[in-house]
Amino acid sequence: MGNPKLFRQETTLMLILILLAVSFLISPAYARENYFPDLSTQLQTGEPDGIGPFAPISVHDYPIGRAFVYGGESPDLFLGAGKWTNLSPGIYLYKYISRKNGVPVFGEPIRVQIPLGLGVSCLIYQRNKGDVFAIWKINKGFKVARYNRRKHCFVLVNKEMIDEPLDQVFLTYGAGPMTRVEFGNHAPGFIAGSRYGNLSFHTFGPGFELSRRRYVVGVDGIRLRNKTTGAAPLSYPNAEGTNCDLIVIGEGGTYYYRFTGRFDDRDQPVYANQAYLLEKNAPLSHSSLPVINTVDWDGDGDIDIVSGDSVGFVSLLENTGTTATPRFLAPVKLRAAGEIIRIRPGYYGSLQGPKEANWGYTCPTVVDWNRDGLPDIVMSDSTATHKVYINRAAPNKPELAAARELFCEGLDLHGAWRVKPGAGLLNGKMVYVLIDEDEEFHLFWKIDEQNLEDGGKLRLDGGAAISANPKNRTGGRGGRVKITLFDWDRNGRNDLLLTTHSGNSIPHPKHGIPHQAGAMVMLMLNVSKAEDIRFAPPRPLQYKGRTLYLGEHSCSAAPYPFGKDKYGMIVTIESGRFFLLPPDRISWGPPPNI
Ligand SMILES: [Ca+2]
Ligand SMILES: [Ca+2]
Ligand SMILES: [Ca+2]
Repeated sequence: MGNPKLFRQETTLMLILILLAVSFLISPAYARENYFPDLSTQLQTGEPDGIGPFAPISVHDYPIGRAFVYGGESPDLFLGAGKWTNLSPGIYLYKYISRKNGVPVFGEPIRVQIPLGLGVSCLIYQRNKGDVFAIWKINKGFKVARYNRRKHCFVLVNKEMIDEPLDQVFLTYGAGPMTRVEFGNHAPGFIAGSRYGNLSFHTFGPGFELSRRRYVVGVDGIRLRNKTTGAAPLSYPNAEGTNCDLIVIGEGGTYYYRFTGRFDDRDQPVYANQAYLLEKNAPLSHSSLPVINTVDWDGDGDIDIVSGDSVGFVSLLENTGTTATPRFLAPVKLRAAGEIIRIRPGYYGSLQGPKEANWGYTCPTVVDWNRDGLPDIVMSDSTATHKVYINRAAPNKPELAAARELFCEGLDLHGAWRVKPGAGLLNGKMVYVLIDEDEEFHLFWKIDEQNLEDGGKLRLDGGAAISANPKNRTGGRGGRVKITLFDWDRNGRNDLLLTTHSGNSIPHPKHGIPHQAGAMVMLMLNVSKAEDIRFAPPRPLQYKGRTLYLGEHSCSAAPYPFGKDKYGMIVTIESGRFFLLPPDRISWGPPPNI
């Protein structure tokens, strides 16, 4: 055996050489970047008083504490915005402003500084309206920092400074914190969130044990299920100052529940149905991973937004302004046959396993499918099945019928998951475009409302099939393209407007875009000759001359009219925010080298 020290040096040198070689092999295109439109293009809520649904900073914010920082009637709110964020991760403080119908309204956030090396996973606690502390659980110990109100930063202090019970407790099984709730004429309890939306309720006793698990129930006597994934509660005082109401934030929404003052016969607290938590001058927002359509849904002459989301709903953001000066209201969940549309894999399972059971990833496409003059919806989702919802109502009062499956040769149509189907006219006939199980664009001809005829692969000008993903990107990692048929260059033929996940690779598995560079909006022009349907390679959407890279999971886009035959674009990012890009600031970059 040789000299061990020399052996170690040689090994280290070898490792450095290997790492260097590998770093040369990785093309810079594989590193993800971010480039978002200016904040000046971000749409704001269209509510007349500027008070709209609370807009999350990230895909999944956490309510980490409340405290009287600004001296208002009710406490201010601290939020943790994690790494899956499109703006800036960190801890944010929202000032309490007022209440609207009993629901607190918060002001614009400020980002507060935290000690170096600590993340956003902490709890915030206030001692009798005095000192505000943040507490981080680090392995088996704790770190404690005190809030400096003048500098808006947390400064580390001796952890012995806290010697009293806290409002929230850490759970040991990774389920997130429970929040302590006071009821006045009932013993206080703890409420915990869950991945699938149940809100469990415990009281103390005997001794320091928690009671048997009970649940928060609604006014109908049925257990409440919060409509988000990974719901995390924080108790918040009602208008009388009792900490009995709940702020609940998960992926897909930020909500407020008012305690009714009642318990049911199982000693479970009864809460009023969920309302949006509110924000003054709120950015327009919709759930997480929105999948949008721009369409005059209610036939009143202005463009509205119809959008899917990651938790599996389809919502309408009605425009109460005009197309030229839009004012979009809070999202309202759409119904089919009278019931709210909700897709989730549940116990059937998701391609990405049981942990994803709550994610529906609805991808609706609004199109007049039966050509009766009323907008209908065709849709796919995390189950990768395909459905149609026909609008059976009058022009200004859309009413969707129950979902019907789409069939090809008698079997339910299936493809890659989380794909927004392209639907519209090609060669004068209604078509349906999806990503097939080879991860390639596939065309179907409509026969009737429910039946399709296989039209084969969509093809590039040169005849090659159009790939959506790298070869190794299939199953749960595959699919994910959002397809819109729209005549962008106004030559009378529908083009393909696409949005992607960061990992898609269009039109070639190896040489496509974005190929990990960041979620993208792209255009494939229709270059068909006669009956032969062909598309040019994709060109990425640019904003002020630079390609937009819109995060990791998802983005979506829809054309938006700016005067006669002139279009800009509404673009959304994964945290659910909207940007309205005027035509003079957008262009299309060069296609990839294929
Ligand atoms: Ca409208
Ligand atoms: Ca129709
Ligand atoms: Ca065209």
